[in-house]
Formats: sequence, C-alpha cells, structure tokens
Amino acid sequence: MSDLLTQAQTDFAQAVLAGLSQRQKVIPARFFYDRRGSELFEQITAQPEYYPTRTETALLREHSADILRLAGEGRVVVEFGSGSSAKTPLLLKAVRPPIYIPIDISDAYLAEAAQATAKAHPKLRVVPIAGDFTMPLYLGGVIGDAPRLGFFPGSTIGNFGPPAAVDLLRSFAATLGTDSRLVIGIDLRKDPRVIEVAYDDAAGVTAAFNLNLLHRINRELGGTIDVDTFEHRAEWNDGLGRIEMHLVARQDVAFDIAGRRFAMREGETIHTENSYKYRIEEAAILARASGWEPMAVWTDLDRLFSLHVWATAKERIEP
Ligand code: AVJ
Repeated sequence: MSDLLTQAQTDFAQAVLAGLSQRQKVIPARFFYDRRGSELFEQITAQPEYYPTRTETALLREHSADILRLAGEGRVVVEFGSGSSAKTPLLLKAVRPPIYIPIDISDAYLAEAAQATAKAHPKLRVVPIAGDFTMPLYLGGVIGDAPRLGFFPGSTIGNFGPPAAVDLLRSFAATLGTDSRLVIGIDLRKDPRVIEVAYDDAAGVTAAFNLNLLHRINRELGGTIDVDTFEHRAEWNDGLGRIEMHLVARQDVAFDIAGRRFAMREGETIHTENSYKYRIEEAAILARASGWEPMAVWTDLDRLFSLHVWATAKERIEP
C-alpha cells in the first residue's frame, strides 16, 4: 500500500507535533478550517452573540457608494483568504471590477467558490490563486499593471499579533503595489463580556468549532484523543487586547498522534486561537506602520466593528 500525503497534511502534522511539544501547548488557528471546521465557522457567523459578520455586512452595504468613490472604477479586486465569504458579492456589486482574484490556501474550496462567483457574475473574469496569502505574490503576469483593490474582511487580521499584522499588511502592500486601495474589516475593543460571549455562544457552535480541531487530528493524523476529555474556553486577555481560545483538559489525559505520545494534566490547555481587538486609533497606527495611509473608516452605532479604506503611496517610496 502507498499513501500520498499532500503538502497541507504534512504542514498540519508538523505544526501539531511541534505545537504540542511546547510548554504551553499551541495549535495555530489556521488549522480550524477543514471541511467541517469551515461549516462550523459559517454557523458561528449566524449566532446571535457573534456580532462581527452581521455588523461588517451592514457596513459594506451602507457604504458601498463611498467605497466606489474612494476606490474608483475599474480596479482589479484581490481578496486575501477568500474562503466562502458571503461579503464578496457585496464588494463586487459595489465596485464592479473587470477581474476578481481570490487567494486561498485551501484549493478545494477555492475552485468551487470561484466557479460559483463566475456563474453569478457572467461578465467578471475570476482568476483564483491557490496559495499562502501571508507571502507577497506577483500579480503582473495575470493583470499587468492594472490598478488594484485589496479586500480583507472579517477581522482575519485579528488572528495576527501586532508585529505579524504589520508584516502581513506590508506584504499586501507589496503584492498590490503603488496607488492601490485596501478595504479591511477590523474588530474593535469593547466590553469584554460582549467579546467573551461572541466566542462562547449559548448554542455551543464555537465550542464545537474549537473541539473539531481534536477530531481533525484524530481523522488526519491517526490521533487517539478522547475528545470528550476536553472542553472549550474563551478568555479575554486585557493586557494583550485579545480574546484567546483554549482546549482545556478536564482530567489528566494521554494520547498518541502520528506515533508520538503526549500527556496533559487536568486543567492544562492547548491554546488554539488569538483574536486581537483594536481601537480605531490603533488601526490607523497599524496602517501607517505597514505602508498604508488611512482614507476612510466607518463603524456601527454601537462601535462594535470597523470598516476601513486605506491607500498605498502614489509613487514608489524608496525603502
Ligand atoms: C475568522 C479569525 C475572524 O476571530 O472572530 C470565530 C474566527 N473564532 N469564532 C474571529 C473565530 C471563533 C474569527 N476570524
């Protein structure tokens, strides 16, 4: 018998083995999104406690004319980490681009989503790119020097700590080039109780999303984890301005993954996600620190979420 492992599987295996070998066990949040995880995330966005998606969607609808005015017509839209976002049609409707380039690491979905988008917009050229959106990408081969509009909704930026967020935004600036625009959604700092329930909904969908990571390890890496011995925890970290998700061992546990043995004490955790929240002024600092100039920002009346338009310099500034 022969097994063919994909790059994605070996990447997952290596991250899990390395992460569970640390003193504070950790698994990077990008591994939530297998098929089941992506389904569960879609369900999270429909929970009454999870305010980001509906708030950002309303902001996109409300300010579509402003976005068009600030971006101008005819820009190629480049979406970073497109997934199966329901917000994409709103932006496409607002700016009617000639070309749409969704970039996503998960190639299975990407092809599906790209086909659906192309079908819904017969005049739009859809050019999906399967790849890691954290790396700068050369787009000239596809679109020459056409003007570009980046789209990074959902406060995905929140999964990166400030230094990594600056690196990422710099990389977007490099990919998009001079005189580009970026529409980016950033979740705001607020009453921690509002944030904590958003990451621990009453229906238990976020708990299932977090615990699915353990099921994924069992499915894909031959893990022997008894998932019932873990529980979901969401905890606001005020000093660092982030909500943390952990998987907490409810008792002393031991399990094997890919032939290696791991043990955890009762109460010990696997840290699975950080979601940073910013103040509006901090968002502007992030922009300027990473080669972007803020053009506009909108928030809802409760100041839950913010939607920004940023620009890169008109001419190349020597580094
Ligand atoms: C997709 C990273 C923006 O941080 O709110 C939702 C993921 N985790 N509920 C977020 C998530 C738990 C989400 N992001």
